[in-house]
Order: sequence, then structure tokens, then C-alpha cells
Amino acid sequence: MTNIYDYAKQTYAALGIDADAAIEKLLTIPLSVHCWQGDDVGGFDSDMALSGGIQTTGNYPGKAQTPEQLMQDFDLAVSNVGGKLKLNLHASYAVFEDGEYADRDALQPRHFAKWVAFAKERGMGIDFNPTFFSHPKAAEFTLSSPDEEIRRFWVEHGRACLRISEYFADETGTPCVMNIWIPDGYKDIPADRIGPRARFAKSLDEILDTPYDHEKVRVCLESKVFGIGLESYTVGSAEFTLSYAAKKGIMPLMDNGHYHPTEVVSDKISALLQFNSRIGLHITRAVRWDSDHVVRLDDETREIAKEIVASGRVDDFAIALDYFDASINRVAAWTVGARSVRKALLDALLMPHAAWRDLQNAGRMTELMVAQEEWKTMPFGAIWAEYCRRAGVAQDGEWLPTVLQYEKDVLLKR
Ligand code: RNT
Ligand code: ZN
Repeated sequence: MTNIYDYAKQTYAALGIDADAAIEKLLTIPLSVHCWQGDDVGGFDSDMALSGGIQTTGNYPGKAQTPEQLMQDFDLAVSNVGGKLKLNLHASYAVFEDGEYADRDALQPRHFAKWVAFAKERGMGIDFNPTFFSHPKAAEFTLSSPDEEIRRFWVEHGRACLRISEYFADETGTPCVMNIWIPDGYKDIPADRIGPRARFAKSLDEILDTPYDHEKVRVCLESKVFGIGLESYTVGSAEFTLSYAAKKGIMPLMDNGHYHPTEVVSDKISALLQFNSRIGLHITRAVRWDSDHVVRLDDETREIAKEIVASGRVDDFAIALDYFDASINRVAAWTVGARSVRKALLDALLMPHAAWRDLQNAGRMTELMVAQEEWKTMPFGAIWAEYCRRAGVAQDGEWLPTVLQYEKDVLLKR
């Protein structure tokens, strides 16, 4: 192994790239792993079906049904990822004990104490998401609702989540990224587009004007172009969320499933970096629509990673996973998606960005294209294998048998 690594390392060194440094950097880039891949975005606070214009398809056996099961599955999934990780929770994953129940507007830090203990034992920070869907009061609209009682309910939910996020930061000693996404929209052409957006802005102000520690809680706002059954109008569109985030000084968050199919987030990153000190990303894979397929090492994932690294501002990104596939082994889905993101980042950390930029600036586009193409057959596999070794995780080809054994021993018995 060492010989192959040495050979690969020299190949990159010839281009002026330090492979050891790339691996060490990769180990420090936080990746926020979503809890919701393990149970099809089900959550534990109700038995309601998933709503909000998002959909998990498939009914592969073994879905986690309790917090304990989800934690056990999460552990196995992340044991094969490596590097710095954060646990990304939704408010709907509150764990109530002793018959207690609290509605979304009344959630308390203590309802997440189990998750805090779990994250602390693993040395992970926690990121958080208010859940504005899968709830009786989210049947129509949430923060943009024309029904004042409903709108206020969801404002209280947002405020409760800020308090919980601050608690996560205090407990784990790591800032909590709190991402706001609402599904509000219309299936068909509305009469009034401006009203819901004005109410959304007002609700966000009411949430974010509540005092909270801006160092501990980093709030993001996620945009979307459409949802299932909400095809004609989405209140939290790209223009709305970018403008609101800029005005309020919070982070914009781009999910690469939330744009028209020929738009790419990789091209948007450098634009947002001009005007934002930090940006959030949901890494997913959209196949024809916001389908949230498992992330693979495909062209766009690699291009996103390239843009993150080439910007020279890796530390200004909050990188989170967001996909949910119920058609295959969920633990394997979790793992392979997370490893794909790590691979894309490693590949990007190994690129000779400065040399390629010089070619571009000198107008030597022929040479740039050839260099970029020939890049694709660099001995990347050997560097990835060394990353796995240093991260203490299984090599490619070695982790799936463990997951399949777990499927037999645990998942199929549920
Ligand atoms: C939905 C958004 C949102 C959710 C998660 C569960 O389209 O992408 O981020 O996927 O909050
Ligand atoms: Zn998302």
C-alpha cells in the first residue's frame, strides 16, 4: 500500500501538490450528516406521513423506527466516512420521555437531551432544522400563512428552535448551523404572489429579531424552485431567500436539487461568495427533479467540490448532506453518499488550482482543457485509500459486507 501511495504522491508532487496536506485538510472539513436518511424523513414526534412537497420513494426493509434504532444505524453509516462530522437533526426528531409530549411551538432543549448525549460521546457538533412540514398545522401554509394563528404557531416553532440550537452549541462547544426551509407554495397560478412573501419576511423577522447568540447559532435560509403539488409558486424562491439573507446578515443555503434542471449550484457558489461571509450547502442528487437520490461521485458533485476548494474559502462553507432513498439499504445509501462527498473534496484538494487559473488568465484554454481532462486519470484511488487508512475507516470494497451482515442480523429483524 505504501508503495502505491508513494507513487501516487509523487505524481501529484510533480504538479506541485502535497497529497499529505490534502488528506490532513480533508480530515478537518466538517461534514454535516443528516439523520433523516435512516427513516425516510419520518421523525418521532408524530405518525403523520411526510408532507411539504418532498417524497421518499421505495420500501426497502429495515427502516429505523425508534431513536435507538436510528442512532445505531447512524453509527454504522458514519463509521465508514471519517474526518470531522456533525449530526444534522430536524425538530421532528425530538425524543419524548415518560409519556411527555410537546407540540412544535413548545419544544424544549430537554427534548433533545438524548441526541446531545449521543453527539457528545462521539465528539460531534450538532446542526438543526426547524420542521415546517409533516404536521397538522402545515397542511396548507406555515410562516407565510394567511391564518394568523397558524403563522404565529410556526413563528413560535422557529423561536423554540433557536433556543434549542443555542443549547446544542453550549453543550457541544461547536456552533450550530440552523437551517430554515419552508414548503409553502401553490400548485396552480396564484392571484396574490406578494402577500405570502411579505408574510414570510415578517415571520422570519419575528423569529430572528428574538435575541440569540449569533456566534453560537448560524442561521441559514434555504431556497427552492418547486415542490410536488406546489409546482407553480414557491414562497421561498431563490430571489426571496438570497435577498432576505443578504439584508438580514444570515447565511444563504443552496440545495443543488432546488433549481431548474440545467442550472448548476457549482456556478452559483462564486457569485454568492462575493457578498456573503459564509454559505450553506445541501449536497444531494436531483434526477430530473428534486428527487434526493443518493450522492454519487458525478460531474456536478465534483464541480461543487472544486468550487469550494478553488475559492480558497473552504472554512466559510457549512456543507451538509440532504438525500433520502428508501429503495436500497439505507445505511449503505447513507455511507456511499457521504463517502462520495469526501472523495469529491479530496479530488478538489489535490487539484493545481493556481496553475490552472494562470492558464485561464493567459488565455491558454487549449492547455487548460487538456490538463482538466487528463486530471481524470490521475492515481486518485491510492490517495483515497491513504485517506481511509488515516481516518481509520474501511477501504472501498471493505465496508459493504459489514453493512450487509448488519442488514441480516439487525435490519431484517425489525
Ligand atoms: C426540501 C429541502 C429540505 C429537506 C430537509 C429534510 O426540499 O431540501 O432541506 O430536504 O429539510
Ligand atoms: Zn435541502
